[in-house]
Amino acid sequence: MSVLKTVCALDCPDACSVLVTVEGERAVQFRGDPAHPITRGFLCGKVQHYEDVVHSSDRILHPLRRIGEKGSGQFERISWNEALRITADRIRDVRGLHGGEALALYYYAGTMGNVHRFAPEALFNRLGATRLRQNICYYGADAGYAAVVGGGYGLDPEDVVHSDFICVWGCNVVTTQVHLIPFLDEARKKGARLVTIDPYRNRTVAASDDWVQAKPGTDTALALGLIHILARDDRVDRDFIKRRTIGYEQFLRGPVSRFPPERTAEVTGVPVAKLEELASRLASARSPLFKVGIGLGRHSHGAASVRAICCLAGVLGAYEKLGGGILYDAGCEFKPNLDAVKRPDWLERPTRWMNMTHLGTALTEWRDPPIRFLYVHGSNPAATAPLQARVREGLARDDLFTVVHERFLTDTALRADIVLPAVTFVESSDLYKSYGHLYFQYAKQALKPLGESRTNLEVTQALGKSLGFTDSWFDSSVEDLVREIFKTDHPNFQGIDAERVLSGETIRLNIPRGVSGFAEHFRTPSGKLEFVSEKLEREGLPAMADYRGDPFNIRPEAYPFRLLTPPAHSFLNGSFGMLERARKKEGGEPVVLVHPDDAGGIASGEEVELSNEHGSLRIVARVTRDTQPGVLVAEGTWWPLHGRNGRGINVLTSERLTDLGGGSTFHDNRVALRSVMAP
Ligand SMILES: Nc1nc2c(c(=O)[nH]1)N[C@H]1C(S)=C(S)[C@@H](COP(=O)(O)OP(=O)(O)OC[C@H]3O[C@@H](n4cnc5c(=O)[nH]c(N)nc54)[C@H](O)[C@@H]3O)O[C@H]1N2
Ligand SMILES: Nc1nc2c(c(=O)[nH]1)N[C@H]1C(S)=C(S)[C@@H](COP(=O)(O)OP(=O)(O)OC[C@H]3O[C@@H](n4cnc5c(=O)[nH]c(N)nc54)[C@H](O)[C@@H]3O)O[C@H]1N2
Ligand code: SF4
Ligand SMILES: [Mo]
Repeated sequence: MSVLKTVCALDCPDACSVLVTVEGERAVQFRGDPAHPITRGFLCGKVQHYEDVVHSSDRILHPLRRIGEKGSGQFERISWNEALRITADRIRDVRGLHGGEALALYYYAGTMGNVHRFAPEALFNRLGATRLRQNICYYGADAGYAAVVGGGYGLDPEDVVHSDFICVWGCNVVTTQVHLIPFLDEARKKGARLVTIDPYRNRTVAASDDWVQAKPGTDTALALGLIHILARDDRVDRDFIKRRTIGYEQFLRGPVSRFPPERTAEVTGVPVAKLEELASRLASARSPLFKVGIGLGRHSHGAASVRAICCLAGVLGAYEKLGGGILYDAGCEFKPNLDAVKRPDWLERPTRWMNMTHLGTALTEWRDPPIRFLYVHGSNPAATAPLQARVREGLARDDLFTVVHERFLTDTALRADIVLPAVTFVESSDLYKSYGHLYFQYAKQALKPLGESRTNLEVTQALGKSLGFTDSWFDSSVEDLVREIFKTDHPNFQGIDAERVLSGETIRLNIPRGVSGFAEHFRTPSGKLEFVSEKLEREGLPAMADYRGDPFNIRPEAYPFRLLTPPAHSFLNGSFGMLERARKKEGGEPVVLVHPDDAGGIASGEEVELSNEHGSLRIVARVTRDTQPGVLVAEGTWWPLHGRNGRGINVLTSERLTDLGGGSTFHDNRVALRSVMAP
């Protein structure tokens, strides 16, 4: 029996350091590393018994070839040699007949490891394939943040303990970033107040001192309204505004002036008294902190929302106060030399882009050339991409050849022509950054890959060789590539010895403690916090954060409800959907929360139909005051094959992109609700 150190590779901000106990060829126990400054000896409920995932009898353990209809799930076992030969032949044929752009790679963060996550990109660059514009996750929020502060971390997450007023805004930390909780708790022990702004009572709301239940998609108005009150009462940080910002007066005269308390209350659904109270508490706080969620940005105007919140923090001068400002994403501070893994230099000419949010349309509508070969790894788009009916229609095309590298027979893998077996994180070595903290970690393979499963790098290299590529990259080891990744001049990497990281030490980026990320300057073109962005204006984009109503609500009579689709506590996106234990914890099957005022005759436990112009879905209703009138909430991207009519929630979501950044809009859906019991 041995205890080995590894890193959780799931797409989660915490990037936990994990101690795995291995007995022979089995992982038998998973524990949080007590020595890691963020993991602090505990793991989330999802990974505490990860042995159930690693040794699940449902794991794909050898390559498969489709023998039945697409999607029928009928496969036969083949050897790796056969799988590689068939795949390489198909790539050659498609490329020869239709050109490189008829090939496409689709991936996301099934593994967050820097080598395995990105390695397949190298091969597809070599092939001149259509490029994948990432990402489906946070580009809306990112763009809003960047517009005001220019990017970069706002504060060290460990400094959260110094805040005395924490506003969690559109983020379900108790579910999605559980390792922040001890830091929030420490701040609260010292007297900090925790307020959550969310349209429904999520777990974080339940654990907060106060809840501001705004209507979805109205956060821009809410932030503008709060700024309005602060300016009215002269409770802004004039000194900070003068020294560190540009455009304040213009912003006040423009968007802010249009949101006096009454109008703000009308738009957001937050009563005037509550707005006044919140503004007053913010103004009185020594170090107000906004923990801004990624989910908040998944609206048609999601970037504007994040932008307005960043402006609110600016008006308060929060960025210069220890523990105050905006806590958004620390991942942006890791600027490794990923080109060594992705090899953009191998692309001979710039090929077309596919925004990953547009997969459905790309597979069904694109011509010149149509995509005829699709390689998927680390992602389950048949469950997690929007416009699900289209994605499926695309994957069902006879003239599309699909290869899926997976650990389980997901809805996507079920539609593949070739399925290749993938490893879990304990079975691979890799380098991990985090988007929730500032530490690097390298994990060494803790367990021999199960069956014939292989890592992403191994598959990419084997496939490259089958295609005749002889570059030395195709013989590089994970360690070789990690050493390359560290070859960067970025100041955050200064003094960091790759060998120490490779030896398994947890190493902090070269970022001082107790200092705001914007201590010296903001990373905007002006170096100041930009209430007004000339750069965006020049690009024909909104110069300021402004609330633009609800222009996509074009058929309110037909689709009167707004549907939010946030993550489930026991899943990690679609990962864990295969695990009965996780499904049971989430109630056994997908559920939609319906406010009693909207229920009509619908009772909890009853099957209902949700529908809109994209499709329809049967789902069980839970009638509860945890949501608000007019807003339905369905937690979790369940596997469609576990849905009542074999469909997942993304039959109802659209490919519409955010106002800035080209992000996804998974929380911005209009639907009809109907009892299926009714005649
Ligand atoms: N357990 C678990 N953890 C996860 C994940 C998971 O699936 N399960 N997924 C991981 C991934 S990939 C990501 S990107 C992160 C996402 O994690 P978060 O940043 O927390 O984002 P979401 O959970 O999508 O949304 C957060 C909250 O925003 C609320 N929200 C939706 N619309 C609005 C709005 O208009 N205004 C306001 N104020 N709030 C709104 C939702 O109701 C939800 O409670 O979590 C990661 N962590
Ligand atoms: N309706 C709705 N849809 C959403 C969201 C939402 O909130 N609501 N969230 C969106 C967000 S934020 C995200 S990030 C996306 C995520 O969506 P996806 O990218 O589809 O993520 P998962 O469903 O977790 O799928 C990851 C897959 O990678 C596989 N995998 C794990 N490790 C490896 C490996 O080492 N190699 C290979 N080849 N495969 C591996 C896992 O088995 C798993 O099936 O979903 C988006 N979709
Ligand atoms: S999913 Fe997140 S919280 Fe859970 S073990 Fe992995 S990194 Fe830690
Ligand atoms: Mo995500």
